[in-house]
Amino acid sequence: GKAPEDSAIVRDWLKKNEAGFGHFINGRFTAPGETFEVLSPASNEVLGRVTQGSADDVDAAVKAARKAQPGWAALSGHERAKYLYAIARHVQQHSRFLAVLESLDNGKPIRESRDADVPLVARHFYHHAGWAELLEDELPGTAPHGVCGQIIPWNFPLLMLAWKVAPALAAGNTVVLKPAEYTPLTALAFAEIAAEVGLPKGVLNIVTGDGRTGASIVAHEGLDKIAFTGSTEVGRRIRRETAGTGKSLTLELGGKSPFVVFADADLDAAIEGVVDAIWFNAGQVCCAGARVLVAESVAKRFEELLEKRMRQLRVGDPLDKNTDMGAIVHPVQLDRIRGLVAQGVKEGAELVQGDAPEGCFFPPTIAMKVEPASTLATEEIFGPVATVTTFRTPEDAVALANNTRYGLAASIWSENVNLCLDIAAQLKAGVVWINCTNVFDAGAGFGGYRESGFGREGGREGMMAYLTHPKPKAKRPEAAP
Ligand code: TXE
Repeated sequence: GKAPEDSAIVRDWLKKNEAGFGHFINGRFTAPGETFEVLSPASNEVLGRVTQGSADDVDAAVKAARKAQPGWAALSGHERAKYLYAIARHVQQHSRFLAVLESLDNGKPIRESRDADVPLVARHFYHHAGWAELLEDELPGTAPHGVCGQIIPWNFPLLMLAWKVAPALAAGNTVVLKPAEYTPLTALAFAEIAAEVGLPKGVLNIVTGDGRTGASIVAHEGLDKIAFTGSTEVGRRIRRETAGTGKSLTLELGGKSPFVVFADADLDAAIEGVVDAIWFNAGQVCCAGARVLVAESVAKRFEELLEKRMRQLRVGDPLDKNTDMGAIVHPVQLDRIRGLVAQGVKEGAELVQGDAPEGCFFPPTIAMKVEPASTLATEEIFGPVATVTTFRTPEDAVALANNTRYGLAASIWSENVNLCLDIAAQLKAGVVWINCTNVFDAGAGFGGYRESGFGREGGREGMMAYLTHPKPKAKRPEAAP
């Protein structure tokens, strides 16, 4: 099941950049500065070295973006769309390369990077090219913010870049983006694609580094908007630091999403739903359906089926096409998951676990006997750990589902559509899926309530987040009597 010829192109590219990657500023790569290692979590091998961005690097990137912005915004939407279409096509042309690189860097199975991450990246650029074309008609009177600072996480490295870069550029903004320090490589490969399609210099700038580089972006006075996806803790900090600065802000933070299974649900479909909800990307998904709530009358049968299905999951080499679950992104995250699960066991949870290889892997896990106020029921684990809790009535289910400080997503399973719609309206979540889960599309807004953040990505709301709001329409003069 491996893909040796595919990994060969990636290996050649890594070898070519052995001396270390610089930043991508003003249309070209800078010489590497002070660098740090990027590891492949599945094998612990060093993939390359990237530069720790300094405040001066961030400043150079912001200056380039500022200089480029008026010209980029002055292009017609149709002209900007041509670049976005070209990026989408080039992503498709390089899709095998990008998928293998993503799986090496993040540890996710090649099946996911090949069939989900990379196709969605292309889709985001196509979709937003369409928005650029229609902007003047669809959202008249709007204007870009100017220069956007974008900080993204490591769970969907290239896809999170696409979610942020595509609408920003479509709207006429220019960008300074920082990928996560664990997974910066596909962003750098993407910079090469931007150069390949001739994107005007300074429109997209990529600065690598850790949280300190991120903090320099947040603090920079030359930025008009900050868009962040990551931990609730850092999101809170960014909100404090941008308060009163005049910078526009959107935050996409954590979650602890409920997955509600009613007694009349198609149980086999719901079981496959759980696989998607919590074992896709090893549960390192902001909208992961981490809290499975199941009707008491079918709970026993459901738990048996779920355990059986969990034991079939193959955990291991991300580049093996048969792998269902790959590595955890980084040993630090693995320790975090282990710590939370150990705490849960202390509080009385009982675990059922599948197998996982040695190294940076965590087995697929089901936690039972989890009290609603306990660590496992309330904290975002960001790992392959589902809690299972039972409920008696729909009212109980709603109360349990909403018993969280987050509000990103929810999933409801029942053959009774009226019940589903009734429950959906009562759930405090930005996205509610019915008889499905983790379904994403560039045309649909995604984002949370409460501690899951604010602002939407995708669709019309996502475009609006990169535009200043429409000016009220000028009043027509009263018709003469
Ligand atoms: O996130 P951080 P971490 C959650 C998840 C996970 C936990 C910790 O629960 O276990 O967060 O992950 C940059 N100013 N999510 O520590 O630190 C950082 O360099 C500006 C959920 O990796 O928030 C990276 O680019 N930027 C989440 C990005 O923030 C700063 C996805 C995210 O890293 C910064 C990731 C600072 N002071 C983690 N400090 C989701 N919503 O999907 C760090 N960064």
